[in-house]
Amino acid sequence: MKLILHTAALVLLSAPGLHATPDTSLWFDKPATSFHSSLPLGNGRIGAMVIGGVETERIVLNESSIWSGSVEDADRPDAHKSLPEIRRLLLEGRNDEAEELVNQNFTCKGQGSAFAKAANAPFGCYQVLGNLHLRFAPTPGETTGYRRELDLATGQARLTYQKDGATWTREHLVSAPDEVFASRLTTTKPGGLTFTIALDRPERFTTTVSGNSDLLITGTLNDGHGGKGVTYAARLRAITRGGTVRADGNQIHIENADEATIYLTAATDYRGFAGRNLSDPLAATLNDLDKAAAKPFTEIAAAQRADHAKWFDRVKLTLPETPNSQLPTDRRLEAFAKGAPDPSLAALYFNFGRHLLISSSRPGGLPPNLQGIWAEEIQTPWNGDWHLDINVQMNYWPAEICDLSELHEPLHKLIASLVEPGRKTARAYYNSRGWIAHVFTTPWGFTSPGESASWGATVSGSAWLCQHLWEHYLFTGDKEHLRRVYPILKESCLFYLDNLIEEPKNRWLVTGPSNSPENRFTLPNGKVAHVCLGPTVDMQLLRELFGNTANAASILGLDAELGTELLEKRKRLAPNLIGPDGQLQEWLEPYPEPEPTHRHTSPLYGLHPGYEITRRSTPELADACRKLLDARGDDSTGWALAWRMNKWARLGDGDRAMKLFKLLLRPAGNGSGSLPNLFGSCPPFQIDANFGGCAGVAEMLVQSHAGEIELLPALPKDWPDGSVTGLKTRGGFRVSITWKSGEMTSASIQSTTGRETKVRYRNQGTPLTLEPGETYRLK
Ligand code: FUC
Repeated sequence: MKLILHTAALVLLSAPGLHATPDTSLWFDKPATSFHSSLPLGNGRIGAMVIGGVETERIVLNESSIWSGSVEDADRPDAHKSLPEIRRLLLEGRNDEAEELVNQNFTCKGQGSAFAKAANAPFGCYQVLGNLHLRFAPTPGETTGYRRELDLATGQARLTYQKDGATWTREHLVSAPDEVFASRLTTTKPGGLTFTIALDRPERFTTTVSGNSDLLITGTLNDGHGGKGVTYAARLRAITRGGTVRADGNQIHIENADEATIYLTAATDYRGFAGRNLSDPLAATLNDLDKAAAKPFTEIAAAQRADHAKWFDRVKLTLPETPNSQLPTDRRLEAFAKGAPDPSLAALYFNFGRHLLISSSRPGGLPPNLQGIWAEEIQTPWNGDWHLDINVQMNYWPAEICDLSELHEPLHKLIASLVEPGRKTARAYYNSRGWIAHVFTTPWGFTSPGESASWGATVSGSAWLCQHLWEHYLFTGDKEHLRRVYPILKESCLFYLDNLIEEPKNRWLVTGPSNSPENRFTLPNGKVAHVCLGPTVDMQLLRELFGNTANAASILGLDAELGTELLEKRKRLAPNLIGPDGQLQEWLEPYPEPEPTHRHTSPLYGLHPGYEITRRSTPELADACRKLLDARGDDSTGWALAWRMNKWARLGDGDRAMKLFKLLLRPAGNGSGSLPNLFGSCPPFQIDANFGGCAGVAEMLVQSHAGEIELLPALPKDWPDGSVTGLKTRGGFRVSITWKSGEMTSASIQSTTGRETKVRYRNQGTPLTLEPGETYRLK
């Protein structure tokens, strides 16, 4: 490996979205039959899914703060009184009895998530904003040349077809700069556009004509206490070239126009940790609409395109195209699953993941939930909440490595918002300092345990969230960020410091009561339990949290004593254990498992997304991880496939990672895999798999968790040739690589922070010291 120094900054040249290519184009030759083959658009706040019917178009609309429910006190104030007894039982190995007690006294007060049906409970539920319907006057003749396409490079959707001797086109976008959803409809048939526009919602809505000819849909959600919750509004205006616009009742009628532009704005009065904090969504939608509708579609589209490209163009992955790459996306997926080669499909999936993050996570906004901002239901699956035992974290796996660091902010804000309610929960349940969040949360600051001990007692949700605060620092070197978030890390540590107990056998410090996320085990008495002491995932997370917080304290010159205490306690945490079967052990004891192929692979947190287990520094543990992964089996739910894929990438096994990726790309039908529009299917649709799979592709090409930058650590034989530009690593490096016949042919590494590192390709590692802005090229 030869190193050549280049001091000039890396200049990335690109022509965004002039022609969508097979790796930037998601397309269909027919309308969608459901949102599973829709085209998802978004500006971080307003989401849209284009169904694309010829005679009737439906566009499913979302707004990120359309949440039912409201703030509730879900903490049991006396819960801490049961804690000594629960712990005593656990220390005596009587987990089943401890679990009973947790169920009686240590779950949340009230309904909690109402077992994933909280649309009318205080916990609440993320809900659809509504549907935009366009109903066209019938035109004679067959429809030909139908193409419905999402251009990932521009974030715009376009639909075109021929009918009645004319070409009909619809372009759709959601703009962040103009806070508007906009559609332009054109036809080559003079005066050919005659259609009606309507807005509806499955419940709690009224649609009226407002002002001259605007449509207004508004309603108020259930706060879960029998009162008024969030009020939402969406407002629509149509402007035509030629023809007439008329509104009556609850519809707009367009007649004989040559062109029509539809502008739609949306807002709610949700006032919480993020979002627009408006008190009057009706006024806000009018204000936004007046501003946006004063601009022609072309101006809105140009600003939206530039805004999208600012994020999207930072990274580019090129993998070879094949004849299969030319197919519409649904057929492309099907043929790929049957064995048609198509490396470029991975680039499409990767680009789709980046598009989804750019479209659902913007500074100042709420983070994407389990459905991102693309739900069509009132009772969304799992309440569309933020699960803290893998799912919301997975949503953010692409953020740093794909150079979308700024888009990590909504998650950071969510974390900060949990400190105050989490302090109260810590006092009520544990009589302790610090803050805690358990298995899930909402925009209402839910931090109590879940309603069942079998999955709701997880104590490491907050520790896991804290890793995202630290990772952002590692990738950006942003000390101001570290200073801001340090108190959150510190208070999270205080909680765990106060709650570690010594187990009698080895005198290790452990958490408890806790769960190894959603998994269960069989006790010597034959009973099955979930509640435990010191599950491996908790211990791995606390080693990272304590180590990172001590590190942060020393970087910031703060809390020397606390730093020492954290490092001392860290040494006493229960270590990673290898069970009699050679697998990394999930619990303190090698309990038999009723479900050895469980979807969660939490004890392997330390391998990924954590970093205490690596194939070079801890080979025996890495081997035990491999054995556990083998025992778990490859097939699983959507997000679980994505997680396994990332883990095999960390183990340096590109072909096995690729095998998992293929399972993730498998047409889902009613099962797990991918829906026709590449949305991940758990089942049901959950966006976490998209983000996990996107990050997995990056993780196969560059890794930086082991204190060095490793190039092509898990390149599968399916991708013999390719190139990637702009991936980010810890230490703030931008990495570009090209490879041919499975061999790296060149690479460049640009430093943004001036930190030292080591760059590795296969068995060769070379130390690097760069000034900020300097670039090394490797050949
Ligand atoms: C996790 C998973 C479930 C589901 C839920 C939303 O807890 O175990 O499979 O994905 O999140």
